[in-house]
Amino acid sequence: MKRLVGALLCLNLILSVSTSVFANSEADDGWLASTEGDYLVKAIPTAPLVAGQKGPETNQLMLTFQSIAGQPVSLLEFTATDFVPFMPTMGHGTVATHQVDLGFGEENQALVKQIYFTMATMAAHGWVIYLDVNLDGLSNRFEIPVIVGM
Ligand SMILES: [Cu+2]
Repeated sequence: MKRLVGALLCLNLILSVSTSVFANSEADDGWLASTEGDYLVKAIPTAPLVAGQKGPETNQLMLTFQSIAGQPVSLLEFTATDFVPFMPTMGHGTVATHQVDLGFGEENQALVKQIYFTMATMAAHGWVIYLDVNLDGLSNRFEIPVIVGM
């Protein structure tokens, strides 16, 4: 069973690296495409993200969504368990204590608060947020790279 999980994590890593490269090549001004390609997200930390116990006090990510054609989404749905910080190179996630405020600014925005990262970004070891979100009734997955300081 452990071997299977390891194999799945490796496969997931290969898939996420390849799709991230694709998404980044499609990005413009910080917009990242979903793996389905129909929607874009822009993820802006409200302050520099930090690792450890102090992180949740200030770690917030403002997410803005729009269609690939530039139209704002009118229906935005996800919950805390759909927002998954993960470090693919080490195969670990974090503790999902964060909170989600949908429609925080505009209808097509969400603020994710109290994000906890177990460690800082180190050399080849980076954090990615896996986000499964329903946009205008359509399922989309985003893979959002974030940099986490000490
Ligand atoms: Cu790690």
